[in-house]
Amino acid sequence: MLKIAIQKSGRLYEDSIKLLKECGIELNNGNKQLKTVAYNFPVEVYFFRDDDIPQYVYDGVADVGFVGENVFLEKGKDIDLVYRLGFGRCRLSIAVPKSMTYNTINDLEGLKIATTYSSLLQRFLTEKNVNAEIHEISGSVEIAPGIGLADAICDLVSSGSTLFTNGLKEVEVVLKSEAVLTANKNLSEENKNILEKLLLRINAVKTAKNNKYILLNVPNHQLKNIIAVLPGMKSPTVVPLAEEGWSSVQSVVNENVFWDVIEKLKRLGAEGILVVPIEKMII
Ligand code: PRT
Ligand code: ZN
Repeated sequence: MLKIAIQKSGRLYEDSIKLLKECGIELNNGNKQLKTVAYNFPVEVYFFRDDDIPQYVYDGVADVGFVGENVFLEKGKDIDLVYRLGFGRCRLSIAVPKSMTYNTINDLEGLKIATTYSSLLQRFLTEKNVNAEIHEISGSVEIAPGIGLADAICDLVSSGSTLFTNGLKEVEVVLKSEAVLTANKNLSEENKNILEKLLLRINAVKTAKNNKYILLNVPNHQLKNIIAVLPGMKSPTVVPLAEEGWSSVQSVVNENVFWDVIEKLKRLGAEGILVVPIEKMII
């Protein structure tokens, strides 16, 4: 039985539960309990505060944990980062009052910076050869300059609206972060196997999201050229249409090149292009 720790409530909760569900893991409705068990996959899910997850994974209370990379790195526990999950994206940034003149990082010299991420901030400042005073506080970091508690802050940012409404501007990015899957370094053979199966599923879900299935009608004289622009998994499927001189072509296209490929297909005379989401993709 693999014990998975996820955030009890907060920004990572929904996406963590959704990912498990997309992996076909059905949880007994254990909302707000300490833990719940899946009835169709050998995992138990524990709900913790995000800050506690690295410690619990290190101690073996949980075998693996879904947690923000920012928390994983700040805590500095000797656990493995196994997989980048792609949700909960944000950045840890330094911000100063809008009215302050800021040209280079040296403008932080001698300032008092409030943060809950003192170890990541310290590492960043040391790397940049800047001496600043770090003032560790536990919450509402963004109000610190306004109430005279600090000159600057270092906090998580996603849309930037919290900084904006508090009269602050982002001046340095300390870290770019997303949710990651972390694991204890001493998993049993049984749990390593379960984790491998879980990763296969997570990968299938993630790959599917980055790809689309497309179907199109193609005049036969352009088939060769059209096949050349379709990346596909191996090579596209080609089926003759009832109408003479036409074929139906089916393929998989990656999100990154999607519009580029569609434009080329249209230029080559493709018609009736259908785009279908893929649920899982195993390669
Ligand atoms: O109770 P618990 O300790 O578990 O929760 P928490 O309150 O400590 O964490 P939570 O739920 O706020 O965040 C969990 C994780 O989500 C973080 O560790 C990050 O990895 C990730 N994440 C992604 C964020 C944000 N985006 C984010 N915007 N965490 C926090 N914020 C906060 C930020 O601190 C600031 O107050 O949102 C505000 C800024 O947002 P914008 O959109 O105004 O820029
Ligand atoms: Zn927290």
